[in-house]
Amino acid sequence: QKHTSSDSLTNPNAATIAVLQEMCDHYAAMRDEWRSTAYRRAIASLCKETTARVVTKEDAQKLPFIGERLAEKIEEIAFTNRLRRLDNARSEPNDHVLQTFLKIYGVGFAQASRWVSQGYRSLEDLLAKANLSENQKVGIAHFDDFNARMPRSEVEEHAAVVREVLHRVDATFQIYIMGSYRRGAESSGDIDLIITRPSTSISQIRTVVIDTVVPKLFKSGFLKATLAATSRANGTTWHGASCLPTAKRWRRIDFLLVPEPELGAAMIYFTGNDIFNRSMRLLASKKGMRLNQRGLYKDVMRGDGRPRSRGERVSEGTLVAGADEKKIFEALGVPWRPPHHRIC
Ligand code: DCP
Ligand code: MG
Ligand code: MN
Repeated sequence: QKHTSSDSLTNPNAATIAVLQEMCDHYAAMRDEWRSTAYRRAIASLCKETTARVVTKEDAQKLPFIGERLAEKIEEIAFTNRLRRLDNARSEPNDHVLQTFLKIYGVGFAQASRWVSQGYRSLEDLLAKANLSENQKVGIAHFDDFNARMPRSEVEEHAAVVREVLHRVDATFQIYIMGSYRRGAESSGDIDLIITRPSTSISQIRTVVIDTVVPKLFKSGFLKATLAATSRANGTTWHGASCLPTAKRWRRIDFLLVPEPELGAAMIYFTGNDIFNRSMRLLASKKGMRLNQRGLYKDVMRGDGRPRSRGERVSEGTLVAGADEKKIFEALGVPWRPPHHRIC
């Protein structure tokens, strides 16, 4: 949610906020989580914490979430109406190349900037000259497909194909459409499906879905590629590409296999959005609990009662709730939020 919408007539810092928002968007596009978050917080602070126009570095630094560096930038904007750092980023000739590479499925900042520094300037360059993994080749060949969004009806059609094959194998399996679709979005970037079966272990679920249903879906021509598959002790994810018989475009499709006792936690996770998830997890940790895609746990403190430090290994804690989304909200002491309202 952008803060630039704050009323430019009543907000004396609207012009400054607009430039900061552009810088924030730039860092978000660069997948620089740390800086984009810092800018987002600074913007929120400038929106809410003052009614005066902030001009000097000293005044800016008095506001929460605004440190020395950001305060200097606010001063620069107030005096010059622009930000050199943003101008530089904009005029960087390879910036748009980097942005393009970052949109290839599975490609992160490290890989994208390595390609730029190796001299590649286009997707054609990469295909012709770079040493690509099979997944990268798929991501580039279907660059436009994977970056296109699809209407709700198409998400439903993909889910129906999976459901039909799954139910032919075993009609007691359950399948739920998650992600942006469940949040009510008009369009989705991919198809996110949770698959579970009552009173069934994750390894049994995995056997049916990964060893039987997925191969059947490949054989029928619906599934086109496996892009990532991970199996941990309790959860299994499968990422790939699918295509409807009547369509040309390949779509990204994700399966999350979960055992019934973890269904609620998995649903919260897979409904998102990612920022809502982060705020729920933060809330849990503030209450001495831990929320992940398997459940809500308490007693995650160390034996001596001190909170655990970063990366310190502690026991899993005691499961408070996992199977039921509503019980997890209850145990966290927050009012139920329907999926449509889970955007931060
Ligand atoms: N998720 C998360 N953190 C991530 C990735 C995903 O918490 N790094 C969760 C929240 C997402 C959900 O998984 O909402 C599904 O991930 P998607 O990437 O498919 O995102 P959405 O479905 O929300 O949006 P889109 O329509 O772009 O697919
Ligand atoms: Mg999605
Ligand atoms: Mn997804």
